[in-house]
Order: sequence, then C-alpha cells, then structure tokens
Amino acid sequence: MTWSSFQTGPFSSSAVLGAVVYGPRSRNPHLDRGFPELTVHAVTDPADAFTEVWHTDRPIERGTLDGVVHADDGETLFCAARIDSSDDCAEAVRATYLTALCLTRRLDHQRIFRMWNFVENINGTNSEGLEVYRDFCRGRARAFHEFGFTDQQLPAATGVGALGGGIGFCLLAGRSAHSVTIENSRQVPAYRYPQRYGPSSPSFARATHVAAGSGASIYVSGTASVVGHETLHRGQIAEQCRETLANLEHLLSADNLARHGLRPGRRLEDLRNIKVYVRHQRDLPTVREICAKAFSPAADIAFLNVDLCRSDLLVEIEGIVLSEVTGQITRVRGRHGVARVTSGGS
Ligand code: 3EB
Repeated sequence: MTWSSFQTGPFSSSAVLGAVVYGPRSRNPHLDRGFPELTVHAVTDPADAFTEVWHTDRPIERGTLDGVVHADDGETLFCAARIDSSDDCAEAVRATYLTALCLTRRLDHQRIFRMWNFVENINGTNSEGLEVYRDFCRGRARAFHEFGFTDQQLPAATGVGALGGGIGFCLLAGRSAHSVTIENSRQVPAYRYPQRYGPSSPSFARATHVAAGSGASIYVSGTASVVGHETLHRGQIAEQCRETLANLEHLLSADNLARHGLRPGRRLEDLRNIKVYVRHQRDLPTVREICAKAFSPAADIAFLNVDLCRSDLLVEIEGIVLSEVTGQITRVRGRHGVARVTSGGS
C-alpha cells in the first residue's frame, strides 16, 4: 500500500485503495469513482485543490456501512466518514467512530495506525460553551473506550480545522502488519493531557511504526509547538514552526525511537507526504521558507490554511517516513479531477 497525489489524466481505479480530496467544498464520502473518496473543504481557491491517493497492487474489496465507505486489500483497510455540522458533536462522533471501529473489527483490521480528522468550526463553542474540538475529543474518547482500546492501541492522528462540511475523518488500519505506538519524550502523551485542555484528553499517539516487508514506515501525527503539555511561543510563528521541527526531529531521533525498541533513528529529511497546516494565511511565506530548509526537496510539502485545535497554535506538521522497501511514492499536486495515479521508485 503506497500513497501519492494525482494529476488530471487517464486513470485506473483498480489500483486505488482510497483518496482524500482537499477541495473548495465538502462532499459526503462516496464510491462514485469506484474507490472510497473523502472530500474535505480545506481550500478557498479551487486552483489550490489537490488529492492524495492511497494505492495498492493487491485486489481490493470495497463497500459502505451506514455511510462509512471502505476499501480493503487484505492487508490495509481505508475507511472514510463524515458527520454533519451540529451544535453538539460528541454523540455523533462517538456513534460514527464506533461504526468505523466495528468495521475494522468485522473486516479483521484491528490495528488502526493512522487517522485524520477535519473539524469545521474547531475553535467555536457548542451549546454548553465547550470548544468544538473538546466536544469532538469527548466523543472520540468514548468510542475508543467503549470499543476496548488501550492507550497503546491509539492511532497516530491529525485533528485540524476544516472550512465547512462538519467533521470528516478517515483511517488506515492493518491486518497482519506489526506496529508499534510511539510517543515523544519532549511531550506529555496527548491521552494524558491535564483536564484544563478539556474534559477528555485527545486520543492519539505521536506516531506509529508499521512493518512493511523487510522495512517499516513511520506515520507521524500532526505535531505542533507543544512541549510537555504547554503551547510554547504564543503569537510567534517562526518560533512555533522551529519548535514543531524540534519536536519532529526528537520524535524520530535514535534516542526517542530506542525507548520503543525501534531503530535506526530517522531525520527530518526522511519525512515524505508532508502536510503543513497554518492558521493564518499571512504566516504562509514564513512557514514555507522554514520548511523548505528543514525538509528534503523530495518531500513534496502541501500547505493548508485552516484552524488548529488549540486557539494558540499557529502551525502543525505531519508526515510519513516511508519504508525503504515499499516507498515508491510521488505526489503530484493538481486539480482534483479524474486522475492518473503516479508512482515512482521500485
Ligand atoms: C497537540 O500536540 C496538537 O486531536 O487528533 C495533533 C495531532 C493535535 C492530532 C488530534 C491533535 C490531534 O496536541 C494537536
């Protein structure tokens, strides 16, 4: 299972496990193109839209369960769902998460190693005055708890704003692949954040290490300027960006990975499929410049101007260290039309 983005052109749907469109409006998840597709309202200008495609050489089975679309290649499961906007989302998040979690169990893919959550009005408040993100965290935590997940089973995740469309989420889960949950010793585990950040701590791991053939990939969660559990450098974009890079660098370091029995250490230059979420449009040039220096020119970085889960966070960065074995990946950003899946490497 590999990942790419696509460009307009001829297209073979047989290879596509799932796709995420970052577009100018949201859409219910669907199988209209023959594969599950999540459309997130994440850009204002249609020219900025792009699509990420997960693809595979293995035969795929696809379906829908209560609005949750999914595709399974026997090794990896992709699922996507959307929850309508509402004043109070916790119960709907709980229910829809449980549908997705039950699907992973039914299809025997219980190791969920990566999730993405795109939450409209993430810093707004619900009918009780609770921040929407905190309400979301409540529903998510209940679902994982009811499903019987321990903290060690939590996926790597991203939880950021969306420009519309309620809450869209997608996940990747594995059947047989050996995987390890990674924390960052510079940061308190998110699932142990104190109460002052909300009634339920965020349910995610800092990263997951997933065996792939004789190699492994590391799926790195959305990472921000959080040290311990505190936001550092309020109002200072360059400093938040550098602190975020320091968090990523430490997460991947030999020292941090060795705490989880993993080696070798990795470097920022090893990250691919990078997405950078920036709260303020005006900060984009600064963030672009810092990221261009920190990451490999081969990384193909996508920038999205969306809100972030804490009102004092200005930037959040995610990426993947691809397995040396299965890292045949290229991402070509382009219009989110019909597409040609591009793949480089082996
Ligand atoms: C943080 O370190 C930043 O709620 O799924 C990063 C990644 C963050 C995932 C989530 C939140 C989430 O707490 C915020």
